[in-house]
Amino acid sequence: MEFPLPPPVAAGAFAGLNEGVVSMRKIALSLGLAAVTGASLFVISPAATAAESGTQAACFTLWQTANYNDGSRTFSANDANFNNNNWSNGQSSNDDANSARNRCSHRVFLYADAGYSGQSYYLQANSNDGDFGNNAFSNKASSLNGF
Ligand SMILES: [Ca+2]
Ligand SMILES: [Ca+2]
Ligand SMILES: [Ca+2]
Repeated sequence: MEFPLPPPVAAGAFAGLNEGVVSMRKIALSLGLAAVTGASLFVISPAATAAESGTQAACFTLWQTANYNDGSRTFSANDANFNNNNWSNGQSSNDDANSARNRCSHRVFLYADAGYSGQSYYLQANSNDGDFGNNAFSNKASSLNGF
């Protein structure tokens, strides 16, 4: 009977070993997260930004003419007044939008008047509309939000 203690000792040692393993895992996890975070600053950040629906994503485009023709303009934030906006061809884009592509992960609302007022029309997330004509919204858009 010289070894009445082995079971408790073994259990204790086992518990201690587990704690040691857990601690090391925590350290390794911390280091891993730090490494991932650090890497994302240099490599992953641009792709992550593009995939996000945040205020920086240029994910909504209007066109001057139906079927995504003529001048276009892409938005990455709300715009309360199209009066100071031009299409890609230099022409004023106020009261002139007729088709749109929404690649944002959120709805984008168009309004007939500045300041997000008047008649409104929205495009669901990740949807297109090649002609605002059947939505009674041709040549009307003067502001947009939803970002
Ligand atoms: Ca504007
Ligand atoms: Ca208008
Ligand atoms: Ca339509």
